[in-house]
Amino acid sequence: MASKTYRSGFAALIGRPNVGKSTLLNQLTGEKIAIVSPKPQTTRNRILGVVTRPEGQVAFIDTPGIHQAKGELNRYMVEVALQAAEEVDLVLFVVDIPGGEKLEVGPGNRTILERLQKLGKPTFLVINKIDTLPKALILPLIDLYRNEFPFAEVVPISAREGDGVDRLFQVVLQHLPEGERIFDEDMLTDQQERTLVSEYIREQVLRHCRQEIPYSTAVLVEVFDESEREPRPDAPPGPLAGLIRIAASIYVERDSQKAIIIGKQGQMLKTIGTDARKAIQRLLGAHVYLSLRVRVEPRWSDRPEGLKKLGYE
Ligand code: GDP
Ligand code: K
Ligand code: MG
Repeated sequence: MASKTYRSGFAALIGRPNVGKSTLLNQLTGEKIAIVSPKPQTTRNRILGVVTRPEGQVAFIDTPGIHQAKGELNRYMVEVALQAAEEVDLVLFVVDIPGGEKLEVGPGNRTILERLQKLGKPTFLVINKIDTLPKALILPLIDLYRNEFPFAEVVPISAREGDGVDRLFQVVLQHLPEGERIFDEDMLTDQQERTLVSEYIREQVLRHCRQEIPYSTAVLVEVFDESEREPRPDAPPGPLAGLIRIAASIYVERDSQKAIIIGKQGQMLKTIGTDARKAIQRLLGAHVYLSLRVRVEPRWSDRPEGLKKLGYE
């Protein structure tokens, strides 16, 4: 009996900030490998998420949102996204329709589509957040986009609820070449545990702090001590085994931002630390001792050396 066709390849998630690219990556992989927040600049690097099924394997690449790039960090992020789009077999152009806005493509999306035109790759239109979109608006929205770009497929989804996400995977697969697995079947992501830990901490900063903070925050894990990760023979059974000691610094650009993150009597930093520790314990399956400090690195996001120092290169 002839075996069924196995397909594999790379697909990039490209779009404006906050349309739900990282939520979609997490929903596709079933794991939280990309942090999510209602703020732009949440995703700053490319993040690989591999989905392996009996019928094929897709390596998805989540990317920073593309928008008008001012400042060194923004330029870096847009570069990361466009480069990912160049390297893949297929582009998933993700859009949403934020409440209250007119039904239109908009200048931001149009700029991205112009860049994608030049690449000339098979490109899907993925309309996200259909859980918030009145059904009657979906078809007119599709028409608007189809007038702008020759999309290979149009797939409406809700990344948060999971609606349409399996179907999206299947349609992606149909457009990929026949071929063997690219990664081992148990490969999930290329993110190191250390990187995920720093991202989980940054997520709590974005969650708890005011609007000005996201743009100026970076997190560096300085100590990741696994010497007690193996549970002791007498340890009680439970979901968490062993202990990992982590020390990390939260970097901001100004003393005033440092004061916000620390909060009155250190309350804000304590909340950030408690919530980050819970998430990190679930991720690592171990008890975590987390020590956080806040440091000021003036204008790091505007200086190439600053970006390099904080891991964006
Ligand atoms: P990204 O910047 O494109 O990676 O977007 P995120 O994944 O960080 O999501 C931005 C915001 O949109 C977050 O508050 C998400 O919870 C929210 N979001 C993402 N997907 C959906 C969805 O399908 N429905 C709704 N209602 N919200 C979503
Ligand atoms: K976001
Ligand atoms: Mg993102």
